Amino acid sequence: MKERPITSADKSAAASLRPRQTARPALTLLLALTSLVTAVGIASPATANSADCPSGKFCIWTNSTYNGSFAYFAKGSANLANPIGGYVFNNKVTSIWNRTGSAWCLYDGANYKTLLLRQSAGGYRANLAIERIDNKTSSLKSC
Ligand SMILES: [Ca+2]
Repeated sequence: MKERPITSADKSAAASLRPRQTARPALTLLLALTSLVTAVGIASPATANSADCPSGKFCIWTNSTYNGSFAYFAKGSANLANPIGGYVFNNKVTSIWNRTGSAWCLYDGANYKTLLLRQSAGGYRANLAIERIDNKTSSLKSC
């Protein structure tokens, strides 16, 4: 997993989200195969970025500016303590991108308890530390 400090270049990353939608073919294939065995979401153990977030899905990353371990959801998860693709995202979510057509909510507790943030359709957050909710999400869904 790649770690790097936040730079001024990172701060412009959100603005360039839409032009960077072309996914790497190998990772896309891995994600497609993984989706066959899990209904809630999928994850890649490799470093991912915003280009990997598919249209129509809600995406989460463990690092700021859409880096780190990655998963996306069609329906959400009642408990991120359950591993996704072998990785546990509970209390590790740092950046998000809502590519669905409706608002999604992040919750501090499992089973959608204690609302942290409501993210409007199409919206994204490069660093949840700005909202003081970094590494807190334990469940998420359309809301
Ligand atoms: Ca939590």
